[in-house]
Amino acid sequence: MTDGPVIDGRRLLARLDAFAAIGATPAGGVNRPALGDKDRAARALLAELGAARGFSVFQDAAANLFLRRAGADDLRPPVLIGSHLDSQPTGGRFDGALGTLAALEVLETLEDRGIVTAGPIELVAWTNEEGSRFSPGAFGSQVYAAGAFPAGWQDTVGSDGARLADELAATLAALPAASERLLGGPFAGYIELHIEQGPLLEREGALIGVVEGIQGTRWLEVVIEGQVAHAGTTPLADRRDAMAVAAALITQLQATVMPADADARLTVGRLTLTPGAVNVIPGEVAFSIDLRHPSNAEIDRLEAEIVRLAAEIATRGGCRASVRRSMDIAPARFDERLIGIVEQAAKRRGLSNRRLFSGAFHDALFMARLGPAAMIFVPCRGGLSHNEAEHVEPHQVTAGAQTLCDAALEAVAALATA
Ligand code: HGY
Ligand code: MN
Ligand code: MN
Repeated sequence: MTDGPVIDGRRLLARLDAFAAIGATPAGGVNRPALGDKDRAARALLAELGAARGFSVFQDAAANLFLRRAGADDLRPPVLIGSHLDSQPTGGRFDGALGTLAALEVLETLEDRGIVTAGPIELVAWTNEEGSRFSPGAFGSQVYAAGAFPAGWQDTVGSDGARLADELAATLAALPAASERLLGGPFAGYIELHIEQGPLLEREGALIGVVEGIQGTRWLEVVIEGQVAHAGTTPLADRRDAMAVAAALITQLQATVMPADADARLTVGRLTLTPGAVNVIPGEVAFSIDLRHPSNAEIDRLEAEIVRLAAEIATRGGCRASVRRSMDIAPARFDERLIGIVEQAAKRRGLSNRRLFSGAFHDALFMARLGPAAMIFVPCRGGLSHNEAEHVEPHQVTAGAQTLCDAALEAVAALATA
C-alpha cells in the first residue's frame, strides 16, 4: 500500500455537482459549448477556486487555462495534469470535467497537507477539446503542441455561425486576473484522467484503465451537388437528387466499413439538406464522417475508398461529390515510463486495473507529441458518453482521482531528475 496523501472524495464530488450546474440540461447532462458563456462561467469558477488556494492563474493565447502550484525548485518544468471543461451539446457531466476537477483536487490535497514537491505541478483546462462547435477538436492542446495557431484559423466559423476569433477574444477578456502565458512550453510530464467512454472496464470489472495510446481520428466533410427541382413533376430519369445519392453512399459505407473490421469506426453525425423544403428535390446535401482506426494506413485506405465510392454513386445519380478533410489526428502511443507510473499507482492502492487503447481522442494525444504523456481511465455506466445519461459511480471517481494524485507525485519525483 502507498502512504501518499488521500484525496478528499466528498470535496471532489461536490465540485463535480457545482460544475455540472453550469450549462445543466433538463435531462441531467451539460451543454457547455467551447468558448461560449457557459464555458466562460466554468473557467471563471475554476480560476476563482484556484486563486482562493493561492495557485497562480495563467491563460495562453488559445485560452488554455493553467493553475500552478509551485515546487521547491520552481525552475523545473511542471508536471501537467488536467483535461477540458467544454462539452458536447447533449454531453455528460464527467467528460472532461472529471479530469479537470480531479486535477484541482490533487492540488488542493497537496496544499491541505503542506506537501512540497520537487518541481511545480500545474492543472490545465484545454480549450475546445470537443470540436462540436468549432472544428477541429482538441484545438487548445493542438495550438499548445504546435506553439502556434493553424493557418486560416481566424476564418473559422462555428456550427452556430459565431466566429472563433471573436469568441476566443471574449473568453480571454473574461479572465482579466489571469496572467498571460506564452504558447507551449516545456513540461516534465502530462497525465490526464478521463472516463473511458466505452464498455471495456465496466465489462471486465476493472476500476482503472492504464491507457497505452489513442487511435487515429479523421473528420471528412462530404458535399453532394445535384439539382433543385419540383418533387411532384420531375420523373425519376430527370432527377439529380442529392439526397438519394447521399443516402445510397451512407448506406453502402455503413454496410461495409465496420462489419468488415472490428477496429474501424465510421459515424455520420451531422447532415444538412438544401433547400430543405418538403416538396423540393434537394440540390445539395452536406454531411460529416468521423473515421477512426488504430492504424493510420487503414484510415488512409478507408478515406480513399470513401472518395471513390462518393464519385461512383454521385455520377450514377447525375450529381457531383466532393470530400474534404476537416480534422486529421494520427494515432499516438504514450510514454512507457509514465504508463508504468500510472499502473504502479493503481496497484499500490489495490485498485483493479488493465491496460487498453483509447477509442476517443484526447488532449493527451497532442501532449504525447511533445513529451511524456499518459492517461488514466475510469469506467462509465454502460460505456455511455456524449450522452446526458453519462454516469460514473462515486467510488470510481475517487479511485481515478487518487490514482492521478499518486501518479502525479511519482512523476514529479521521477521525471524531475530526467
Ligand atoms: O470525439 C472524441 O473522441 C472526443 O471525445 N471529443
Ligand atoms: Mn473528453
Ligand atoms: Mn468528449
